[in-house]
Amino acid sequence: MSVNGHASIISKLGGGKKLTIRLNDLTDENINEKTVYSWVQQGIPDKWKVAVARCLLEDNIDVDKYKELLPPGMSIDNLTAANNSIKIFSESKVLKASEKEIVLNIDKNLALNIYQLMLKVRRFEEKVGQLYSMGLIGGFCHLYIGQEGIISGIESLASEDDCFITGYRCHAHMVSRAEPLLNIFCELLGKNGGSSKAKGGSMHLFKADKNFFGGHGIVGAQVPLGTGIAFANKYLNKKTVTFCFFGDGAVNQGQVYEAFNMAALWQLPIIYIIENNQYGMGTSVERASAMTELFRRGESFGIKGYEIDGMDPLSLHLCMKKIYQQVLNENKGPILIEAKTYRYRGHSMSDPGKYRTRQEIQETRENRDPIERVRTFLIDNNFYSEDELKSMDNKIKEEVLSASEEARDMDLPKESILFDDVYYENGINK
Ligand SMILES: Cc1ncc(C[n+]2csc(CCOP(=O)(O)OP(=O)(O)O)c2C)c(N)n1
Ligand SMILES: [Mg+2]
Repeated sequence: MSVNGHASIISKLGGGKKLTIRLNDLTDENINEKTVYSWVQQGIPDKWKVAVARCLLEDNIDVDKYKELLPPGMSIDNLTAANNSIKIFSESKVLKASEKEIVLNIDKNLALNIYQLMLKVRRFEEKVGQLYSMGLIGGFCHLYIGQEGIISGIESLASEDDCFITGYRCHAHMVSRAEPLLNIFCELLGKNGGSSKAKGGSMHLFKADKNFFGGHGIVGAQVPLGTGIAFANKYLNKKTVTFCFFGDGAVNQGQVYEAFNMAALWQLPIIYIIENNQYGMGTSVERASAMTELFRRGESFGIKGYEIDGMDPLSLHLCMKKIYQQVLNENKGPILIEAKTYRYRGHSMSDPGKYRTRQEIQETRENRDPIERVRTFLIDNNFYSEDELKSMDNKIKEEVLSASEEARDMDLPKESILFDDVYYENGINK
């Protein structure tokens, strides 16, 4: 904005004298008339722009026209929030789509997509479990079996431009972002052809070309990182939503709340998803969390939260779709989702599992399995027969098997690759 533009703002606000009084009221700093008058010639300095924008807003003068006064990432809505001081919500609630809504809104193709993605993730993870037990995968390895309904219900509504980020339980997110299974197996087995040249491994899968930003081993670290991605997208005026996944254990990390504050302050286009599988690393939510309604954890920042059943993928899809559209089109971010789910396997492959009973796992598998739930939907609505679904499953198993065998046949990388991609200079990896 030109200096003339600034001069006209000052005159719209009643001239230098009036503006000086108002700025002194608004802030703790002392400012004199002479300084404010000097802005007519020199322009409003950065440090005073937000205060001036607030004066415009208070006078109902078209701030939209003067949005350049605001620093990157700050919108006029932020000013309103600052003015009215953000209200604490008690609007968080449990969301669920009814059977009727599901039948009316989920067609055969959509249900099939969700079903097939869940199956692909499960069969992939089962194979990974086998390879790990055979000693072919090094390091830690966390399987997503049982939780497939969440990523599948969300991937089926997201666009390629939307961004995903999660913790170390990340194989499913990589599969859902359509990375070829062969590349993921190679990455896990440390072979040539791995998605990250076999340097990331199980906990650090990454696919930047499909906006999947990892795979992170530090519990909770993906929350500020995801918040930063959402900030960048807003700053660059990209119309996308960031989905940031983390666990019920991660929700007690301090950095989560620092990130929530910033996301709420700047109204970032982000959906935080707590994948509440009821356990951290050997401890249940009840034993680790003072307040277990995790979907309400954003309330003190004005972040609305919703609890959704992650074991009911079709209901989750419909509920999330509404929220997604609000965040994408109506600037309603951030939003917090607690997706209730369950993991059937140990925390990692080396977990004795003493903190829960076999019976609990068995009962969940039998009564709440997300894949079985959608299978029943497909059959009950006469979309597919049991045989057709069985042969689909067999096809996926074959696809997984052949990718895993091919990966096992791949060579190990040369040791010298350890020194590649260490520095990044002028667009070239060195
Ligand atoms: C900062 C930090 N603290 C501790 C750990 C060790 N750790 C790894 S996973 C985990 C439990 C996290 O549980 P949750 O967030 O519920 O995720 P889940 O594994 O259930 O998906 C812990 C404590 C870590 N990796 N990083
Ligand atoms: Mg957990």
